[in-house]
Amino acid sequence: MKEQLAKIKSEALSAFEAVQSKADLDALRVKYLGKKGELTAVLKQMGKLTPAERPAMGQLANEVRAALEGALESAAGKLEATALEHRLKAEAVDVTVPGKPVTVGHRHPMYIALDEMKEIFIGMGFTVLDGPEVELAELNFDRLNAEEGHPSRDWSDTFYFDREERVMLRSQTSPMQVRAMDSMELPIRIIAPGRVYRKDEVDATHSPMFHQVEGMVIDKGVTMADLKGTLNTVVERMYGKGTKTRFRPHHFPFTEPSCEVDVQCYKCGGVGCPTCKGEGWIELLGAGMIHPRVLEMAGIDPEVWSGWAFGFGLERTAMRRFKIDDLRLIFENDVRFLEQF
Ligand code: 2U9
Repeated sequence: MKEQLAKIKSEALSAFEAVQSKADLDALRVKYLGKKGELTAVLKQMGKLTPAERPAMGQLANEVRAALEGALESAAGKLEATALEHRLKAEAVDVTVPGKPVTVGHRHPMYIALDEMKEIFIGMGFTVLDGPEVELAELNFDRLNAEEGHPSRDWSDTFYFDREERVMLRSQTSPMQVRAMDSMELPIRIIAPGRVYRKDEVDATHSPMFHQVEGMVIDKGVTMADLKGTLNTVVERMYGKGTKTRFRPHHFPFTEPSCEVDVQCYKCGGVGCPTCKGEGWIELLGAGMIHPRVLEMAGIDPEVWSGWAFGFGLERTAMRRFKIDDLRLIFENDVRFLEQF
């Protein structure tokens, strides 16, 4: 029995010493220390010993068990340490590896043009306004002197929300200016940029949603000369000093008198070329003196106060500025297109 114990001890110790995996170690534990293991099997034979032999053999068996348990523990510790070492090696981060390049966004060309415009007007003392895109027809039409029956109010041109045609997607940014007249102290100097909606089919020059920039000044003694002076200054800032403009008579329900403003073709200097379609002039915007009835409806006395207003399409301006020939490119947001500006 003594020899058996010694054999188990030496075999087990060298097995624990050589073990390579947790599973193997577990198997060894069962083999030597388990209930049906080799050591237990030997201990079961204790009954066969004489009472005099038992204590010494019992002590030896305990020593062997303790030695095996110690070896098991240190083998488990060694395996854990190697596993940790492997994991740390595998998960190591090399901070010197160059990072992946981050793609940085790009400002939309139309908003580059709008920001430039805002800068110019803010520099002249104007405030930039924002307002709702879902509007009352009252503010979009009635208060702008376009009464029932005006062609622009037709359901085939305007997105209404209700049969009564009271609520709509604004077709111009003018209702923001009406709101300004209702809520701001006079004098007023504002620009109102934003999205507007009209029932147009999409093509190279049309979209059911586009952007307008409108502006308005109301003060005492404001005349058409102020309108021309201000707009000429803006045009010179945008197209260069000495750029010539032309004011042609026109009609809008909300302004009287009204005009359209052309700029002399920057490409040919007015001789006529493909850019200006042989005209020598390029149409820029519409403008005029605010109709006295529009002032009256806002509770502003047209005998004391007067004002001018203008409006233009932002897409068209950006297309001209960046030589973009199809409106759809503006809305597609293809980065290959956007990154050119
Ligand atoms: C108030 C009074 C007057 C705004 C104006 C225009 C002339 C104009 C068009 C240009 C191309 C719209 O985008 S477009 O289709 N606009 O020509 N807009 S005067 O007049 C106003 C606005 C508000 C209270």
